[in-house]
Amino acid sequence: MKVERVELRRIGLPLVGVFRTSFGVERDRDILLVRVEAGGVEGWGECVALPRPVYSSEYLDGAVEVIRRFLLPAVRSLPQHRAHAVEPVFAKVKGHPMAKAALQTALLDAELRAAGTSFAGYLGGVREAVPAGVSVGIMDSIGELLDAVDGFVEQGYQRIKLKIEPGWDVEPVRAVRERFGDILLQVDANTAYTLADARHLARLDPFDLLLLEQPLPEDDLRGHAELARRVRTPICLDESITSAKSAADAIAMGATSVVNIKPGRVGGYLEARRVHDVCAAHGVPVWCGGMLESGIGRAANVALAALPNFTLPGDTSASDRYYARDVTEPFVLENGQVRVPDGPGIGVLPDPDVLAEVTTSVIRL
Ligand code: OSB
Ligand code: MG
Repeated sequence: MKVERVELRRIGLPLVGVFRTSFGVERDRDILLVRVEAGGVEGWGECVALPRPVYSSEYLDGAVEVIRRFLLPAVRSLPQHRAHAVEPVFAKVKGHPMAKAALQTALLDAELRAAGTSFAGYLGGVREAVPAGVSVGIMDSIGELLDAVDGFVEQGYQRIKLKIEPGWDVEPVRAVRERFGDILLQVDANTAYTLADARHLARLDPFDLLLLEQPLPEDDLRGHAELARRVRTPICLDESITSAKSAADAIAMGATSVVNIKPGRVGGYLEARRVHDVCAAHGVPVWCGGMLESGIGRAANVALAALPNFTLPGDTSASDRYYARDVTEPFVLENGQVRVPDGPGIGVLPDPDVLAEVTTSVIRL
């Protein structure tokens, strides 16, 4: 299979509500979709880099530049444009996992569409639907937070994740626990704390949280290992896990006892499966993280979440949690679950009319 054409398409999608984290506020999403044409089929991938380098060092304009100048020429230098074959040439380009993941996913989608195989089937999925959790942003008041959580619990979400930061942690957690009782509840700090906050973070211990996600900076594995000895809540790493190797290191050091897998963060779905496997081998449960994806990225994430060691609900929410109108058929919540697409490739395509309406620019390569 050879890539004939590549399209880098930027789309603008307004979020149904603002999403605030310790690193900033998202309102209108600026998303890069990669479309390839190869061997008479198309393939799609979504780049999860944010417009600004505030979650990780990647950012959207940088991803476009890396794809067009370095990654696509590397693909074109190969005799076969297969998803697994790009890994050694992508490895020569340092960093930029989200750009790599987007292009590799488009290639893999084309390859699997041509073969008539679904993403879930190819990756080794064992579930037809996956339990859905929801990530709830930082709010202006506890009342506003309780109303938001109430809405999600009513809709059937199986687990609630609260974004926290210094000044918005123990009290919102206490309020949600008191109001909603025995729900599955966890928190995500997106690196907002330091080890000096260990005693403060231990104040979350009484609330029986499933996990405390990425309290410390990305490169501080030793700090997370030390924090894990000082708090009862299990530590889960997100930003720190950039590969299967880093997952193995973090587990060996005692820095993490649960892992959030985001395919973009680790360079694609093949590496994401390796992270899954390494965690499974160590008895470490995983769940699928999210980056506010459109239906394109969501379809592939939901397929990944069908693998056996995804034993915790992921940030794989329904489309309407994010967008009034998604670019694909919307993913919907059915009994707190999202169905895994079973068509070839990622199993969904963007609606051409919606796509045309939301497109802000197209680069053809
Ligand atoms: O840390 O999990 C995170 C969104 C953007 C960047 C980082 C994160 C998030 C989320 C939202 O928590 C998850 C979702 O897509 O629902
Ligand atoms: Mg996170």
